[in-house]
Amino acid sequence: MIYLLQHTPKQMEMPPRPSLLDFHGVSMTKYFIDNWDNVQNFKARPDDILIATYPKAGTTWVCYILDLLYFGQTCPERQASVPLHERVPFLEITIPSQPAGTDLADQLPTTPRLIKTHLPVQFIPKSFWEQNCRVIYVARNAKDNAVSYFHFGRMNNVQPEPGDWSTFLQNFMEGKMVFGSWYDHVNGWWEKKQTYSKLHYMFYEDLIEDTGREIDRLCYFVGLSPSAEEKERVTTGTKFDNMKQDKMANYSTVPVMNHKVSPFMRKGKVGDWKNHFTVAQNGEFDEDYRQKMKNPSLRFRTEV
Ligand code: PPS
Repeated sequence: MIYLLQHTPKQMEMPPRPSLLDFHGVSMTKYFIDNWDNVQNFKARPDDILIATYPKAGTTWVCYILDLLYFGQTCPERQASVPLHERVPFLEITIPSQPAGTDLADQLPTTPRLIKTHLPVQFIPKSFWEQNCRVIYVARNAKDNAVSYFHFGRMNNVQPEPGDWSTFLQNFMEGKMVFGSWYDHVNGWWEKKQTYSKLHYMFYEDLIEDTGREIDRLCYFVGLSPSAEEKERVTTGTKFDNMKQDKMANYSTVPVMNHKVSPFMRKGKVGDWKNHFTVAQNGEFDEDYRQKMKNPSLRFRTEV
């Protein structure tokens, strides 16, 4: 999740680290529920595209791919001067003295509007379904997702204190994370896909394995036909190393994030979990995973 503090004056007080709250059965923080009426009453338009993810699943990557596909050629100056988190507003975010995500989305000048959310499927404002909007869901394997979320908590002051790795991992398994349980999130969205045809469910691991193929699938889903050169430009521009250097995409100027603790563009790999999980943690995690992930049609890869 990205925080909209790009233009925060340096002297502004840092928002305090929040604590987790139970919100209709899902762990959340005030930074994502304080604007709830406006979120729930958000008026989606039929051509809006919603990019939904559990935090740290590859949101920024897919937002950037779509933004370049749609606007890379027509608005190159926008790419160079407007941070990605303003080009693709984060619907439910609300941080004191910053524009709320709903306001940024309302003010977006683009067609289509690309809108990001981390909400579990049951919290999505109903207008997205009523308007039959296209929705793209990105999922990442639980182990790498947990590792990425842990480091994000260390570097981001508007996340709850993550504690040490073993405490964090335990909390992850228990769903005591902002936006709730990873298991419920990926399963809830997977179930939605069975009844809502305009939902494209994709995997971070597939993007890593073959970015070009996944961009083709995305284009097919949204009805775009970029030229070979255009597609190459998008594939190259959204490579990890290029995004890491890109100030409009790497969040380096967002004051609540301390990239010296851990950069937002951290590793961008599948399998970094092996550098974090002990053998015992891995065994316990796998056992717990088997209990929670009973749907045989939803399969994740922890290596590619
Ligand atoms: S957030 O804060 O929820 O929006 O974060 P999100 O963008 O979903 O996830 C951040 C992780 O995605 C990795 N990332 C990428 N990997 C490969 N290629 C590209 N281009 C790319 N862009 C972002 C980013 O490095 C985070 O993963 P980790 O494992 O922490 O490196």
